[in-house]
Amino acid sequence: MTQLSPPEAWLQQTAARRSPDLRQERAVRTREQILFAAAELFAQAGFQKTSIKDVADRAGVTKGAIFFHYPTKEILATAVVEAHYSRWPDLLARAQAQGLSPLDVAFEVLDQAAVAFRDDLVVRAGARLQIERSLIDAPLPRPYEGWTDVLATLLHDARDSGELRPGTDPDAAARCLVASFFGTQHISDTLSQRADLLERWADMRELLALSLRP
Ligand code: LUB
Repeated sequence: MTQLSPPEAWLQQTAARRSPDLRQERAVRTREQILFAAAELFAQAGFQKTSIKDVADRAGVTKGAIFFHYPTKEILATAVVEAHYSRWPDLLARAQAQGLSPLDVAFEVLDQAAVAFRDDLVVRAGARLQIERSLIDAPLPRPYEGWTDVLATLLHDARDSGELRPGTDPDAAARCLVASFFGTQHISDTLSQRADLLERWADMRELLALSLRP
């Protein structure tokens, strides 16, 4: 990063103060910085044990800056959970772009979700906040239903293309996939902070594939 001479730095600050784009840009950056710091703390300590001061210290901003972007801790938690779910459409699009069959897309997108549940702090924080949802006085997104709908659509296509064991109900199978993934990631989180999630999911996936394929 080039060291600006004081006049240049000053000019840039003035320009920043003047130009709405730069101000907007900085606001967006600060908002993301706060959301990421909150995700880190919510994933580690949970909602109740995380204070706005903790988030401000972790993000290197003032409490005022947080309240400017997220007026309450509940609104901040809701933003983290929404960011958790915002990860999935890209994942699905990437899986569908590989030219796989519908059933293989279903397994591929869950395989990539397992990696995100292990490695992505925002995904981990969103999962923890959903577990703690009864302690959070905010209208958090309803869990599980989004995944169930996406997987049910894929499994209906899989049935229509003869990929499913005859007599398999795609909607029921989608609910089982979601329950299996949820349980696998939750147990892995509780017992190993998801360090062994990919191995555990591979075991579950194999069993599910055997029961779903003809
Ligand atoms: C998924 C969790 C953890 C469902 O969809 C969700 O809400 C989920 C967080 O609440 O697992 C399984 C794909």
